[in-house]
Amino acid sequence: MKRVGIFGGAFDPPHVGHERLAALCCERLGLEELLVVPTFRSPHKPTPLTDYEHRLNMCKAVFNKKIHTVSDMERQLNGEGYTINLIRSLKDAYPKDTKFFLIIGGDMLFGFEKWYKYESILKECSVVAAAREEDSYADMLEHAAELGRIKVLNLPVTNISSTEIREKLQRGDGAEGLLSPAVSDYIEEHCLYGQETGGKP
Ligand code: DND
Repeated sequence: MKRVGIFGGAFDPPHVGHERLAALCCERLGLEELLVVPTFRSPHKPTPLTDYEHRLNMCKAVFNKKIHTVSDMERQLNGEGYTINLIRSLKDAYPKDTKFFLIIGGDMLFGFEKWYKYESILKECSVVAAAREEDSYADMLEHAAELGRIKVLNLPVTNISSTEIREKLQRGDGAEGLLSPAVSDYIEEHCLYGQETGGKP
């Protein structure tokens, strides 16, 4: 049975917290493949996102190990961006005996019950939630127990968010240590997040 992780997100931009979460989940869950799936439309984020193509390219720059597959499935689906639809399409595309793990951060666990057809998601794959705030583990366990069938992993946390990084860049502060060099270079080259000097000298 092949063990495949699904890691969805806006990745606007992908940062070292995402990378670390992905690496730790691959190790702890014994995954053979990790599908990184940038959102095309986000059901929970009405504000415009950075162009899909840029987010996809930044993901490809970061998630470039053998185990990683950066998937454009959300664009192919071209729907509302509901995760249940993604899971069902992936299940159709993979061999029947594939075991899927949906990986979410702690912030996503709180509010998971508002996701479209969340009970079907719980039935159709294993949901794994990873702690993000240092002290949220106990709360996460409690919330996961209320929803049922969610595994909570207590992982060493990197407490950063894409929002924080976008704000730093827009203020003109660097995002040193928060982004992989490949993503920093991409952002600079394409003048994303208020970066005005495109290209390298
Ligand atoms: P975001 O854009 O919030 O994630 O989207 C998360 C996923 O949830 C997407 O695939 C959405 O389609 C899906 N969703 C949300 C709401 C409703 C529904 C679906 C629905 O079907 O109804 P980010 O790009 O901000 O982050 C990507 C992931 O990484 C998230 O799970 C986030 O919690 C996690 N994360 C961290 N984990 C550990 N340490 C950090 C993290 N920063 C983000 N520092």
